[in-house]
This record gives sequence, structure tokens and C-alpha cells, in this order.
Amino acid sequence: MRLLPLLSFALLACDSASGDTSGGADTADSATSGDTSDTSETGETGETGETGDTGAEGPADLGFQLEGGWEGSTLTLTWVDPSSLGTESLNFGGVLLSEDVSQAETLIHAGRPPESDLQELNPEETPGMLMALYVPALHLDVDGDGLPQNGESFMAVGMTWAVYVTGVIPAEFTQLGVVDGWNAVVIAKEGDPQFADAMTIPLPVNLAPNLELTAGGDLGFDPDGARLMVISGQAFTGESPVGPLVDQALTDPWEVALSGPPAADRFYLIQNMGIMGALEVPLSYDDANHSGAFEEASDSLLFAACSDAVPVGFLWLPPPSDLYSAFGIARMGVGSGWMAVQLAEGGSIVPPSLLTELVMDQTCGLGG
Ligand SMILES: [Ca+2]
Ligand SMILES: [Ca+2]
Repeated sequence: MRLLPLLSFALLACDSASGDTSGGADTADSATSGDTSDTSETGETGETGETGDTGAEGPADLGFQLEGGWEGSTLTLTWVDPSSLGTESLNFGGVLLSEDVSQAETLIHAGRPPESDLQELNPEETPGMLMALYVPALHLDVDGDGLPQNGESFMAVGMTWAVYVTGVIPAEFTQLGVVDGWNAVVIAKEGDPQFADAMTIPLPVNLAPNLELTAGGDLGFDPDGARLMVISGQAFTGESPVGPLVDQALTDPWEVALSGPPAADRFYLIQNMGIMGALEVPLSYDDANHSGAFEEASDSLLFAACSDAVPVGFLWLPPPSDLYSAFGIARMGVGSGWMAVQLAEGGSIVPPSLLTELVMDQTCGLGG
């Protein structure tokens, strides 16, 4: 029964690698490992093609239930290297199959995976039991080759994986519902993974970018003569900052509405998160010279916007374009696009329900 602990350990390792907002160091790692494995496996896609071809002919042995805006996306099953389970970074291998999805309940004939994918996970405790694990994902296949490469965005990474089991299957696995052939295993956030129905594998669209963000709250002071700007976090790194994303009269209550992805020059490597994104910070200022813009020489900064006494920034994360990052982000439940984050070590995502209750008064400063 080593499989279940092995899988849960893999997940714990993932959590420790990317569990908090500052887990971006892993994102950097991921770029390396993701790219490497992608590249190395590309050569094997010949097999993939064959499998896909035969796949169309047999009865369905895997089923996926898509939820959300999956239209126009392509479903892939990517091999997970079992030797990377439980290590700092999961390694993904070749794509077993690729299918343009046309309906929410997508049925696929995957057939028996290539022998090179099937491995004896634990020769000592489950000798002769062969397994191959695949992570299901949806991506926007811009170039039409079926593979998620060259910056194409992931829209979903499943937290229930397809698992092919064959060979000598011990009774304790059979009792858990494991069959010789395709199975599914739920990659639970905590606790042991659970086996599930391979014909109804849930695949919600969990990485599509959130395009709109509205935040605000009651004001703790008289807004007369004050303005509200949203400026790039680059301004705090000593880099030459781009202009404000928003600069508007301050009102009580105040509100900021962001829509769509920010311009390319607003993206930067956010050091304490270790990720490329656009971090934008709302600040009120006293427009002393009535110019309608902030000038350091004449105007003075007032207050930031706080949630739970911690200043808040608006972060745009681009949809992930490598599977490792996509998996990590999906596991964190963060998604992509606009989100509000607390600007503090270990700061968390501000839930949308609290975004209209931000505090902007003398209790909320950026504190350097
Ligand atoms: Ca492609
Ligand atoms: Ca001014």
C-alpha cells in the first residue's frame, strides 16, 4: 500500500514548494524543469500520435466532465514521472493524447499506454503492478499542433488524474475499486488520494484569467482635494516606474475598477513573490497643486488600502504557459488574471467578498 502515501507525499512536496504566495521561487524552478521535460518529450510525440489515432476507434475508457469556459480548448493527458513524486518538483513527460473538446462530457478511448509509460512503482511491496499516471489539462492550442507549448495558455489542470493500472494488482487495491485498465485518482489537498470513477473525471476550468476586479470601501477622511492612483509596484523597487494605471478623484465611498490585462510594460519580476506579473498598488494622495496628477515635489502621499490591517495590491497573473506552473497555481486555487493580495510576507489573497470593504485611512500606510 505504498502507492497512496507516495502520492500524498508528492502532494505535500508540492505544497511546501508552492503553498504560499511567496512560492514563486518554484515558479522559476518550474520554468526550467517544465521546459526541459517538455522539450525532451517532444521527440516522443510520435507515439502520442499513434495512440491518438487508434484512440478514436475503440470504446471510451476515459471520461471527463468539463465545467466553465472550456470552449475552444484542447484536452491533453500528460505523463507524470513517478520517480519525481515526493520530490521538490514533479516532472512531466510526453503527452499521451490530445483532443479538441467539443462537449462538456468528453469521452475518450485512450487504450493501453505505451509500455515505456508503465512502470513498477514499488517492486518490493507491489511486485508486478504496473502503473502510468497522467495529469489532464486544457490549453488554448493556438498553433494547432495539439501540444501545449510555445507560450500557449493553460485553462485548466485537473486535480483528478487518470491512472492506468495493470499487471499484478493486489487485493487491497481491488478492494479500493482499482481495476485492470484505466482508473482515476483524486489529488486531494490533504490526506490520502482517493480512487474515483475514470468515466467521470472532473475537469473544471480553474486557470482562466479573471478579467475584472472592483475594489473600494468607505473612506476614513474628507476626500476634498485628494486623488486616488493605482501605481505599479515597480515604483517601490527603484526601477523607473510606468505611469499610474488609474488616477481619479477620490470619493467617499471610493471605488477602483480594473478591466482586462495590463499593458506589457507593467509586467516585472515581483521579487518577494518570485513571479512575473503586474502588481498595482492603490494609494491616495493630496493633490496640493491641483494638477490632477501626482508630483513628488508638491503633492503628498496619504494612505494605502488595507484588508485586515495589511496594505493590498492588485496583482495580474498571466495564465500559466507551462504545466508545472499551471499545476502549482491550480493546486493553490489561485487562478490567473486580476486578484487582490495582501502586501506582506505570507500575505494571502483577499477574497472578493472583502474587496468592497477595504480600509483607507491613517491606520493604513505602506510602511516603506
Ligand atoms: Ca500547440
Ligand atoms: Ca499634483
